[in-house]
Amino acid sequence: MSRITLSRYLIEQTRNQETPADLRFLIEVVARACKAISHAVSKGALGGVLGNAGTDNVQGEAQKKLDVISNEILLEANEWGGHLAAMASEEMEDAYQIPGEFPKGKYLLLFDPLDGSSNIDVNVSVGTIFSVLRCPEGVTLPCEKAFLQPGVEQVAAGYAIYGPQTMLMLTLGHGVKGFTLDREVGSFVLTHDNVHVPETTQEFAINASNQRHWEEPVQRYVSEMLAGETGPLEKNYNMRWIASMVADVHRILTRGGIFMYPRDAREPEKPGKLRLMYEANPMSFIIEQAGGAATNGVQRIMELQPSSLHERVAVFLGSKEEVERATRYHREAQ
Ligand code: AHM
Ligand code: MG
Repeated sequence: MSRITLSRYLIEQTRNQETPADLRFLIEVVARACKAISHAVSKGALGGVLGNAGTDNVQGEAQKKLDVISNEILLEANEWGGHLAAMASEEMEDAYQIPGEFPKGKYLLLFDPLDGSSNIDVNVSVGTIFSVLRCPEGVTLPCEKAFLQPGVEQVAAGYAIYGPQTMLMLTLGHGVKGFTLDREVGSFVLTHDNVHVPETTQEFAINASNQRHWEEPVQRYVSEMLAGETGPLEKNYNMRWIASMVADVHRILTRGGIFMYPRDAREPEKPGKLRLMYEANPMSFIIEQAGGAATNGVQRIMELQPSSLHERVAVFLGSKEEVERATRYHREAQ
């Protein structure tokens, strides 16, 4: 049987009137940028790309060289095609306007160019996360306000994972498809049709070194999981934490699990570490489209009204039963 490449999949989506042609082009361009990032990541020390860039991003975090390179690759690839009205990145303080010499389109692209970048220098999987929104009608110079739409408004979301294989996981709002990069040919090939998160699980992911800072519902939930089959949940759990959200989410998409980055007492003014617009919303869209669930402990993440571009949020996502349990414990504690 002939292989279904990302291009063919997208063209067929357009033919079936599921995906507008300009959205198809946008996804193709993002995928091409991800191939370039994958190439840069894979060079490692040979390409002189490891280590810090010597700059901080808007969140005050030290940028890695590959954070900066990946951001540049995404901006350059996407600015000239005429499909975007503006872009926003975890690595840039303000929205990026399309340069005047290029035509503008009707979509907004948001991305975390290289998620999990603390793992770059230790050769552990990292990735690119992206989210696509429509530019509000009549807005010609989209500033922050144009981007502040709840996750339910996303028209597409995906991530590329740069691991033993480079893969692109994509949702256009009707299920999740997984494509593996065939490096010799240079194409993403459909290898994972109808990706589905099992409803039940026995695996959780959380950075346990923050345990003393967690709020009561998270303490309760994790201690119940750790109690195993003689505890209230009556089953043994396994734990994994890669510190690379793409890699943790990818594992959950493959074999189930719950991922948690709760708010904690380290920085009480911040509701969690992960960013709503670049990480939590696109990952929630993917997880929900694969049959899982995603909340901030109390509400569905995709229904949250963002108040700023770089807003943070607590994240509980993955297998439905466990996300519902974690959410119930939070609601009971309110
Ligand atoms: P980044 O976007 O700066 O890489 O930060 C996000 C990452 C996630 O990929 C991961 O889940 C989390 O930070 C790990 O945080 P910690 O180092 O606190 O465990
Ligand atoms: Mg990130």
